[in-house]
Amino acid sequence: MKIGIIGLPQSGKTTIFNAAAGKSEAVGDYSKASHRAIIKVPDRRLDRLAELAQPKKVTHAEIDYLDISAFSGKGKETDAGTLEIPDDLHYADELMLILDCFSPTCSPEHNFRLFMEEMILADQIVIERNIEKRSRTAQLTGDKIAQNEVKILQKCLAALEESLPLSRADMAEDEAELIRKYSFLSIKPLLVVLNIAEDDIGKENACIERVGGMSIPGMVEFLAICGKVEMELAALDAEDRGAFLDDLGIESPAMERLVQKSYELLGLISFFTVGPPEARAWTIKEGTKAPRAAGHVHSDMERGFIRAEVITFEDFDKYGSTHACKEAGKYHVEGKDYIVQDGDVVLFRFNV
Ligand SMILES: Nc1nc2c(ncn2[C@@H]2O[C@H](COP(=O)(O)OP(=O)(O)OP(=O)(O)O)[C@@H](O)[C@H]2O)c(=O)[nH]1
Ligand SMILES: [Mg+2]
Repeated sequence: MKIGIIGLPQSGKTTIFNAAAGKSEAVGDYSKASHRAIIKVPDRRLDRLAELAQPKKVTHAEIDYLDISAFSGKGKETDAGTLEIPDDLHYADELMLILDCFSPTCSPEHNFRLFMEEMILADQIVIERNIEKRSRTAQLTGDKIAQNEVKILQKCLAALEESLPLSRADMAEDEAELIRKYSFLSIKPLLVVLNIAEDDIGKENACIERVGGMSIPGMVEFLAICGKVEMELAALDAEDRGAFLDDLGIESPAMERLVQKSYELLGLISFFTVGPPEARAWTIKEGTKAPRAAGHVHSDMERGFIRAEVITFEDFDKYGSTHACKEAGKYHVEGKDYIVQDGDVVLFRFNV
């Protein structure tokens, strides 16, 4: 999963990238440099499973973070159309927009609107160009797919002209599928991160309300964190981190929530495999059936799928081992129609 971090210059993109990736790239230098890191997804459940099963190796799920010096550049950054959009952005599965809410003169509401307008405009340009191209193809060849595409693109254009992001356009799944290749920006799930001042820690909800009211469940979500403190936290070792968190009066680093939100936005869940060689977290789409999930582990497991043997994380946590779960009747045998649930500990039986 690739997440593109975007925002105006000096909004704290690299600070939050550092916090998420445990890196120490230079911040505040106006360098507009891009960075990339593959980070391990923190998961307390996997940590607990590893503690119980003592495997040789523990493998977390991963997220690819791209700190893109996006939208920085040409001219004054006040009107839509004045910002530059790098190509990298189109490859991201999800966008994370950082808004400066810490500096005395910040205007997050305005900047949020600016970015939405910017993405809508960018998509509009692509659509207008392609409606023309695809119409010509449709006319010349009578190609049904092209005709259909033109119809969908026109519907998208109508939404954009009403200043609606494509995530708000009323589209059926097969329609969305047909235009996926354009990788429009305003259709990507968007996590808006309010980068708040140290003094506003504890007042996250009030900050979100100020810019909120624009969230679209499952498509645009808001999260308030103090990037600076999170970056300092990420640089500490586990022991110091605990003490620092206590001082701040917070329970866990906000980065865990940030990753969690990213997952939720994409409709992703985790299941686990646990054995002596390895305990591992796997990322799948919500609603994935057992054979498909098995395919993530190994393609043979999908091909030769026989059954899935499942223990919920809660039961594994409670009883402590596969054996104890079996004794307690907490071991479930599931077939090919079973939909794997978040937190399932699974053993796939297969035969090829
Ligand atoms: N007080 C405060 N300052 C912050 C916070 N987050 C970032 N800053 C400061 O804001 C400045 C810019 O941070 P960067 O992370 O470099 O911002 P950026 O968006 O990567 O900047 P460019 O790459 O130049 O576009 C730095 O001086 C940071 O220390 C925060 O949560 N609180
Ligand atoms: Mg930067």
